[in-house]
Amino acid sequence: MSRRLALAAATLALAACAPEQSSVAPVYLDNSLDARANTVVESASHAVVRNTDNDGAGSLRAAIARANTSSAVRVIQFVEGLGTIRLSSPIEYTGTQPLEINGVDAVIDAAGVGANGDGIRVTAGASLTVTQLTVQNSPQEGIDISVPATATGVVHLVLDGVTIRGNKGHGVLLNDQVTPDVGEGEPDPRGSDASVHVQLRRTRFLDNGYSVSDRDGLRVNEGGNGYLQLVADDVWANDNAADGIELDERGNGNVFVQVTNTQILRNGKLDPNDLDDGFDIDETNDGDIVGFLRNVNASDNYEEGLDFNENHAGDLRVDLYSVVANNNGEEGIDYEEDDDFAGGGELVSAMVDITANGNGKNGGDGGLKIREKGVGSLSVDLTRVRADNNKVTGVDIRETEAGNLLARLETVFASTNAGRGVRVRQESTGFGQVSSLNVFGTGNTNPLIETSGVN
Ligand SMILES: [Ca+2]
Ligand SMILES: [Ca+2]
Ligand SMILES: [Ca+2]
Ligand SMILES: [Ca+2]
Repeated sequence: MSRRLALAAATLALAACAPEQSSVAPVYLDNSLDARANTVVESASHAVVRNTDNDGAGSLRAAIARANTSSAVRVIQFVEGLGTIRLSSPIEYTGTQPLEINGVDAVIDAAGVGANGDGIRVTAGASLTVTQLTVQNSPQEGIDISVPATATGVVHLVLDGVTIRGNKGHGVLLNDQVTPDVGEGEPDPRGSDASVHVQLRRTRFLDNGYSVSDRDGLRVNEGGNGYLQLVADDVWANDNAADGIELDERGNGNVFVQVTNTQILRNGKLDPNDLDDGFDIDETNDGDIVGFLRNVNASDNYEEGLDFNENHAGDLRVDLYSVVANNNGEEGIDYEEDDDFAGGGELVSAMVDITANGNGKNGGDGGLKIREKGVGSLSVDLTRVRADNNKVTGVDIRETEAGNLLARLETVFASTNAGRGVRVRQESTGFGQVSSLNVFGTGNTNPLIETSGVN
């Protein structure tokens, strides 16, 4: 028996014992396990989940009920080695105090909660931390957090060591918008005054959203005043029905992103009339999109790999380091400033060590597309970029309407693309300057380099 199994077995034995029998604990218990055992004592601040029952004493439902009725309860602590809790009706956390759920590798299976139920539902916009837990097979969202219209401050969602799998709605939905689902046209900017801050570590969003169109692995909706922040490290968002990750920020406020060591693969295939992306950011009304991605793979998604849209007033300023975006249906990487709704602002980005190969079988403008529209300028610095075998142009950089274009392309490879290798266009009245155009490639259908309006 491995040490891990031995520890799990020891803890199972502990969990099976009544508290007064704990003095006969096996002699091989070490201090760390003693310390862990101490944390599973029910207290004013800790509610303990001791079994996999749907309800009753020691159940998850009973623990949440305690948190709902006592704001002193801040932690839902599972005992080790529980296995799978099969819910037969929804569970709602209605409290307002921040709550931490430590699952210790347990599984919540919500297949049986009924058609309108979620895995975990948070109705009063409380901040939530979930560690070492799987939430799967919900008919709706895996985790669904609603931010009330009166909320202020920051609503935090922290997921660490969490797997969100096979839920029919969004894997995780954090919603601070009055009308999150709207069709074409300018979106409703209303929401609470609160900001939303999502922090992910070692977390997986897999196979979610296979019901109606537009259900994502992770969806974060922010409206009204406040910002939207995503800090993610070691995340997988793979095989979800719509976007792997979608951030939708409306009203006043920025989007901040910091995504590292993350894979976003094969998302967006459910709706043939509206295929979806790996990682989609939509920012409207006042505010910027700011941040960086490092060591991210956004490949094999059915529409775009990265689809970042900044609309109305505000800038798009997201840098990329070591990003791969291959074999996506449209663009591998698509930056658009003021594409849908003009309002001014700049597009500024440094992109280093980028690969965008084999994209565009369903259309689009480039393996790597960078487009600034409306009033505002474009400044982009590309270093060590490869864009080969795209069904469209390899690298497409375009500035339109009022504004200047500044570009530097240092060591860019672009071969055997169905369009041009690299295209740089300044189509407005501003100046256009390419400070370096160090581009290599062969076998493109159209010229390797095509520029207009720049010198
Ligand atoms: Ca808000
Ligand atoms: Ca905004
Ligand atoms: Ca803008
Ligand atoms: Ca412009």
